[in-house]
Amino acid sequence: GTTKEKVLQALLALPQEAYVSGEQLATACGISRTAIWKAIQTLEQDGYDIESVRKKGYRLASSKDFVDRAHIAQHLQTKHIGQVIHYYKEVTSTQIIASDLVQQNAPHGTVVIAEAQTAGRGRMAREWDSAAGKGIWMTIILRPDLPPHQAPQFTLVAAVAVVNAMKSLYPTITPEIKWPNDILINGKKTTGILTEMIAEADRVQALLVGIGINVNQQKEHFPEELQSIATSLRMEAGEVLDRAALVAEICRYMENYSEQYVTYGFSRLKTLWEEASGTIGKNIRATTLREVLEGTAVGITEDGVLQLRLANGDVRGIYSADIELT
Ligand code: BTX
Repeated sequence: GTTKEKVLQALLALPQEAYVSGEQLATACGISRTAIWKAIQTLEQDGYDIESVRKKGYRLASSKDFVDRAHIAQHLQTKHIGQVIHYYKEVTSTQIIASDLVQQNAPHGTVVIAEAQTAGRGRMAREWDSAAGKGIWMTIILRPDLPPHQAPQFTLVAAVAVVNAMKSLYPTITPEIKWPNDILINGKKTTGILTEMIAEADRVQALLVGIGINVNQQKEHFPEELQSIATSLRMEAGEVLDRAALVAEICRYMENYSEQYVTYGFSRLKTLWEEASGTIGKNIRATTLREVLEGTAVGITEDGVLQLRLANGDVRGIYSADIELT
């Protein structure tokens, strides 16, 4: 690998609280002290939090709770998703940064993640509250070779990935998908997903899968208007959780499920989605742009269209709507 990668490996391999001197790094990597110093600077520009202490040397400031690349890399088990991470302390929206990175040819699987967003957004220009250091505010850039009409299904793919990643790390919590793009725990919103697309006429150029997860907030960290409808994993699990570990687990599930989706279509994921869903089998009200429909959610089609059985027995396909349980 490059010098930068070698230095990073050496820093990651250090025991907790231990330092490595520039001289030790130079010997271990077989390069000059100056090259080490430059590599450290590049790593810092990349967002690594490197402590340098006179007469002791360098170490990653890993005792702090950050979602920087070093913390995520400790848990990462993927080939593509998360192999490139752009980490920021604060951004307007990770969706905006990601769309710029697509123009600069960011590879498939690139992750953009920030401690805080000043203009986090949901669907239809709604705001997404993104408290500093408390949640996971990230965008995954995917470059599947698919026609544009298959893009919206990635919201469903991401929702199953997030639910199953949460369940695998925290077996006591009970996250459920609320079609199409929310994840609720005990009826309160813990996660929102926003999939945006950059496309040519007949091919997807890139998908920006935005995932916002409330992880370590307490009630008072939410603005008042959200306090009755939002929750965090910490509030549900009763303990502070490791955000970086959850990011890596989401990358793992997302890589697996999006490969399945690209290869086989939604049919393989349909059952997983229905299992993770809190919508199927329930009576709901769906507000679309044109009308309000009430009925029982009976399933989801291969295209990700929600099937609603009305009182008169007709089954209607819902492509886009806000739904609530009745
Ligand atoms: P949505 O339009 O379904 O939901 C937005 C609504 O959710 C808001 O109008 C508000 O009522 C509520 N809300 C806002 N913030 C929160 C919160 N932190 N917790 C619970 N409820 C909230 C959902 O849109 C899609 C959100 C995607 C967010 C990610 S974060 C990373 C990426 N960057 C970015 O700007 N957006 C995505």
